[in-house]
Amino acid sequence: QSNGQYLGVTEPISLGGPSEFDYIKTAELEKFLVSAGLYESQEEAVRREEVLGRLDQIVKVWVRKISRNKGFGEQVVQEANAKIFTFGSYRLGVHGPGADIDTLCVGPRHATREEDFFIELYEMLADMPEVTELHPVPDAHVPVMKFKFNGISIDLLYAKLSLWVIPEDLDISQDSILRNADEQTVRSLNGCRVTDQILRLVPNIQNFRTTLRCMKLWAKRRGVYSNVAGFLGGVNWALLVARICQLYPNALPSMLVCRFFRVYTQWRWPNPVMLCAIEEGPLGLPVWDPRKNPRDRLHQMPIITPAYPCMNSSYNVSSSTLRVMTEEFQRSNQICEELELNKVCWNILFETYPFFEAYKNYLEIDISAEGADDLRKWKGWTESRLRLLTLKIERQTFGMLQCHPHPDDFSDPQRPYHCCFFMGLQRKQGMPIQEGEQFDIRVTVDEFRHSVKMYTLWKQGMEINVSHIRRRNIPLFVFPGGVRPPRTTKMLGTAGRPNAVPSTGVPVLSHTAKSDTGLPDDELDGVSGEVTSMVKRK
Ligand code: 3AT
Ligand code: MN
Ligand code: MN
Repeated sequence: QSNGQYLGVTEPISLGGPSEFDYIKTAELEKFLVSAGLYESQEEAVRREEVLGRLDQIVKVWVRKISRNKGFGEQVVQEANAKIFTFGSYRLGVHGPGADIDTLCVGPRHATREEDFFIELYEMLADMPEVTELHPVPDAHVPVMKFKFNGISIDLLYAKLSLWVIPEDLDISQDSILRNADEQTVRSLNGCRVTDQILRLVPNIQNFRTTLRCMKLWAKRRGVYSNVAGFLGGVNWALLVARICQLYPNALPSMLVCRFFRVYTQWRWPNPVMLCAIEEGPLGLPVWDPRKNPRDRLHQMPIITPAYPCMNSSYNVSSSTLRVMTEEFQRSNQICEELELNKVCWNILFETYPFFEAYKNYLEIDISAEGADDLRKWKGWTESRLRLLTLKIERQTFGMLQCHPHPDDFSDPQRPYHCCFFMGLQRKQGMPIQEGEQFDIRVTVDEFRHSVKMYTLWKQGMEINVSHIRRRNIPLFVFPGGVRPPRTTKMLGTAGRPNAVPSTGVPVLSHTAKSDTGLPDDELDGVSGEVTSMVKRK
């Protein structure tokens, strides 16, 4: 915690301030971010504020209405209050155009989640012409109402405090606010409390914001932005950047970006990244503690939230996704070293990761349903299970077959209510090849398909298929404009340096040795439909 001299759990690495060069590079970087379309228009910013104002009015009307319905006296009804807080990228000040606004409604003890929030407020919203695409998700880990208000996406959570009256100047960063709160309320408050703490624990908010915008763009371009796929999401990146800001309190964004890669290239995971000490707190809520909790010991890349109860924000990271991210940190660290020698420019750092060129073998996971709403649910569920597939495959092959999940889903304009996910597959690099080695993952894939189909809300028509495909058979709709980019024989990164594309040379999963001879695809092997990688190395 802050000791008056520095923010963070250790002293800074360097107190050095910017050089002339850093000013120039930071100006270039900011220009780059603007040209990448990361900033919303003034008009959109104003619209967001109006929407937030309207939401606050709505929950105030709502809380009075339900108080009246519950038979409280007119005095109490008039005093009843609820209030909107924000968190997520909007609260951090790093949201892009079209981003959602993550909001939390804080209500008094008599305004219940199940009825008053998910029924009464839901119906009020459903009746408003400004509200579209209203989707309540009451049984999520963090229950949420999702909708658009005047075209702006809103995630609305609910926290029911033990207070009878919510003061307008309520401070939710006091730990005592969690007293007697139900679990969902604690989790819902957490997002806001964490964001507020982050902003308090960085030495310079403006530099933090610019650096975080860079890292979010970088992570999206490099295919490592996604909580559900086992990479990192907005909060995780924010925490990692915040720690770098603490370690270099006087640095400008250009230097912070470069130090980011240097520090996390060297970081010895699973040592946790944290912005402040983990405190036990007075309420006995469980906090992250690998000495106490065996489950916490399994975390690969702990990034600890700075608000009580401190938790690991990145428990989804697996050894495969950590490996992918580490390789990306290394690539970018090298680029940054060249950048600091003025040999390359920023756009090199932000090059899109050539996922569909990087591997020879892929798994394609197709999912389909009979309607848009079914597909949305089925996709959400399947996506959340895909991490288990990577884990199972890597475990079953003792880590010899590595999986690299693509964080996005793709859809075929020709097929309604269908979408697919991809994973790159490769043999672990640098291992001696065993005679007759083969990876047969059909059983694992079948088990996975069955476990996905155990979905409690499964309906007729919700289907999943997994198939092993070659690079050449990747469907065209995954490529921008539906056109396969020309094959590059050697994938060059920058300045003649080979790009750190994971698959180099050795055929990883091939039925026959023909896979690299340039024969037409249909001659390669009989892989089709359901069959997955029953693969033999020659
Ligand atoms: P965007 O600008 O919206 O892309 P963001 O950082 O705001 O970036 P989200 O809106 O997805 O990202 O999430 C905001 C916060 O909501 C982050 C986290 O505290 C919480 N959150 C998001 N998804 C989940 C989830 N599946 N479970 C629990 N908390 C979540
Ligand atoms: Mn958001
Ligand atoms: Mn959100």
